[in-house]
Amino acid sequence: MKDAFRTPDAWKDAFQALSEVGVDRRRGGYSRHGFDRAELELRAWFTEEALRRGLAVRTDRNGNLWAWWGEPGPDAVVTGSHLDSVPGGGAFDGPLGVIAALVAVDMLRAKGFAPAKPIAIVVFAEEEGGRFGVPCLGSRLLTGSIDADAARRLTDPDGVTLAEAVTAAGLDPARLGRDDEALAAVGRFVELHVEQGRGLVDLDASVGVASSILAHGRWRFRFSGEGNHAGATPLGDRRDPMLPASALVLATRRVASAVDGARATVGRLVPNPGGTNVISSTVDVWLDARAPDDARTRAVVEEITAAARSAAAGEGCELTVAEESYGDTVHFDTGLRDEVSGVLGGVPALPTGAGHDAGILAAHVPTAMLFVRNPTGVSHAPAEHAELADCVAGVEALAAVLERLAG
Ligand code: HGY
Ligand code: MN
Ligand code: MN
Repeated sequence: MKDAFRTPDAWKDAFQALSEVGVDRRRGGYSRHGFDRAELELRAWFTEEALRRGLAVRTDRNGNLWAWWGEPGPDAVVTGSHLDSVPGGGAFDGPLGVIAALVAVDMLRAKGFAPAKPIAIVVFAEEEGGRFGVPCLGSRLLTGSIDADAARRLTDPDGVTLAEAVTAAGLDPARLGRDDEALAAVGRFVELHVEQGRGLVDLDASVGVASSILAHGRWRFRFSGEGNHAGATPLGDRRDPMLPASALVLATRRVASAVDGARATVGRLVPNPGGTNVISSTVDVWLDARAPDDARTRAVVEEITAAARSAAAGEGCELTVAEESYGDTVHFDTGLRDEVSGVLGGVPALPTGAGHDAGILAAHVPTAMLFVRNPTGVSHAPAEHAELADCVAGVEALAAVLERLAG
């Protein structure tokens, strides 16, 4: 069957088709963000691939794409992932799960499998939050895990609102919000994803299943001081927000290092106006904080915030802090996890520090994740990788799981 179908070729063809979309020549890697040109191009590619396979494609009210093999729901077996990336991201985070789902359908068709339950491939919108700042935005909207009005008002760095962006993409912003009909169709959800870490490398395994996701959230710190001339302003006359912003960055590592299992990061710091010879008037800093449970995550953020407030006061600056997203620890459905692992002959179960749409769905339907080995262990950077043999192993694993769950 494998020779007749040539899974590796199907994988390579699909992966190659995406390789030039959203290439970021300045940062390296890929920049593909919710409803931007690159992501809309990827959506068009997915739609064409799904239609070519005779799948019925629908865009739900929140901009998530659904490709159906059989009449939609109920009790559908749904797989898929996302096509957007972080700025300068790798090639596999998201697309691996979408391509694997399409090729798994090919594999099942090639062996004559006829599903007894509907199967759907979903492409969630804005999983990385790379444009509007909230991760898993499409799955949060689908499940009602984010207030629809607040979502409509989200803005990208250019001031474009989500409402304007979805309108430009042909959607009605007034309809954004919990989609009971789409959610009711989902019986179980299984997302395949490149591992973002070295767990499978250390275990010498191609494929694994997920056990849990760290609690994690994002907070925006806005330091406000007094914009002024870098040369004409004596040091004693300054209220420079860059100083408390820098204190926040250093406190992030210091505080998280003292809490077991915690991870805290500042990857985005935006001075305004951002001139070399200008003392900033404001500096925005985004904190990404994660830990094995809610208590530790909150404790880390509180201690970092206290350090930021103290540093701001010391420099005569104001500080506002806004929680932009938060999700508690996710423990995947153990029954489905063990069923999936059993289908695959008992693959290892791994925790992850990376968030996923599966982490949002897990609160609403039985959900599992499959991981594919990443030899570098690196993610959210161009070095992210998965070997062809492991990608094929991932496709075969997903096909076996879909056959069991939808058989
Ligand atoms: O940030 C995350 O963990 C995920 O990649 N969105
Ligand atoms: Mn990611
Ligand atoms: Mn991802």
